[in-house]
Amino acid sequence: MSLKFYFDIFSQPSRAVLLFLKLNKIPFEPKKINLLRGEHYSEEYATINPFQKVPAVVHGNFALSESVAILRYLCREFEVADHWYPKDSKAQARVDEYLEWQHIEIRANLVNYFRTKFLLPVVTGRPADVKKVAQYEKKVTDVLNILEDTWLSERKYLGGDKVSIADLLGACELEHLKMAGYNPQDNRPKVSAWLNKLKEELNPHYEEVHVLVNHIAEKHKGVPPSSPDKLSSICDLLTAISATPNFVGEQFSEEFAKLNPMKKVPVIKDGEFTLTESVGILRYLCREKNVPDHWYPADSKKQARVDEYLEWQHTNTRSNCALYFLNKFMLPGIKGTPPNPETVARRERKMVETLNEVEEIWLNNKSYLAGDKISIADLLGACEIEQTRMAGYNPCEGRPKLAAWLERVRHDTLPHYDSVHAIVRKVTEKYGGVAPASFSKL
Ligand SMILES: N[C@@H](CCC(=O)N[C@@H](CS)C(=O)NCC(=O)O)C(=O)O
Repeated sequence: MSLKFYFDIFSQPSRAVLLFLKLNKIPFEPKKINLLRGEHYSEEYATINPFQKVPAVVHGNFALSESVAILRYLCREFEVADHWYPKDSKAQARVDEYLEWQHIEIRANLVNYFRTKFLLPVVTGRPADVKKVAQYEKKVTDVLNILEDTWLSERKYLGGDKVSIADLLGACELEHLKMAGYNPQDNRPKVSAWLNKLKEELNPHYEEVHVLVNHIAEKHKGVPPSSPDKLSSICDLLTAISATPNFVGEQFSEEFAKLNPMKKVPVIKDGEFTLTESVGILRYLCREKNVPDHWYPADSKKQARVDEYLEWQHTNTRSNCALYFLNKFMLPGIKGTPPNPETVARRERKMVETLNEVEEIWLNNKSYLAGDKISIADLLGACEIEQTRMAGYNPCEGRPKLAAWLERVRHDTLPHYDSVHAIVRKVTEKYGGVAPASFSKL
């Protein structure tokens, strides 16, 4: 029986259910509902959840809302470890005790604070009501202190000595505050140890479901972004990423952020020295490692020729090929929605202009991009251009010089050229340029 899960990772109870599904490897069909775009107000969604809130599930033809009820139902319907919602009457009652208490204590107070401090300013464009924020903040502080001094004073977990659905709901509510610039772990050693323990025990899924929270917390530092559009786009993307089993956005993990706060690859760590930016990395490797001079010549003029391409490519080959690939293939695969034909056509025009410049200007009278010898410019250029094949584009068609140059670079760097491009070939052959409904099988 299929399980459809309607959710938005901008929603605390949605994340708690998503985390449970992932931890227990329960197969589900993700159905993204973007709250900031008001998708929960559609007539179609009202037939699934008449309260028009997320989360909701449809199991076969049984539709259910309310995260706590959903979690209890999943514990009954699927084979999951007993600790999530123990069968033993007293142990179950301990978990229930928290589940009932949290609604008007943790949930209501934290939501009021978050809504007033962060959400309303984004949605209305008006600054937060500071008086109300202060009132709600006081309530948040009080209720979190109860968590510290009562619930977690003697116990390892909220419902006893084993992790349960109570912890998932509790943790997802508390983590949410970080987007509004409130760290519930500050000055609360027990709450802090409990959240850290959960993260450690439930990772990588804990971080996967909190990818949006962590991203917004770090990017906006508690200050609401000026437009709901930016927030809803990132919600769309990260909700899709977080639900895809094998595509977990590992670049968003806290561990990786320590290496590259910009959350992008590639990064190198050479001893204690960490470096980002592919062009910077290639130049560094040419200086530091014993590599032949042609990769990045010591001769001033030859080096300047390589630099000329390296600087040009950022806003040309890199931007234009990557944006075409992103819009035609990558984003549709992540979001599970078809590409926007107008955007793709616009991106393709820009990419074609760039590739024609590579053909007619850069390769006009030279064998390689920066002269008569292969250099790091060719590696960067070839890798960007090869990438477009996955989106169904053949960069060599009608460009004989570019085709011959790619073959030359490949020949010079075999077998490595083929091994680094194996994924490009595999994806191109498998999908023929049409993004799959989900990247999970990639
Ligand atoms: N008690 C419900 C609360 C659900 C809820 O409030 N969801 C929020 C997102 S966190 C929502 O969908 N809000 C949309 C709205 O109120 O318009 C549960 O635990 O599932």
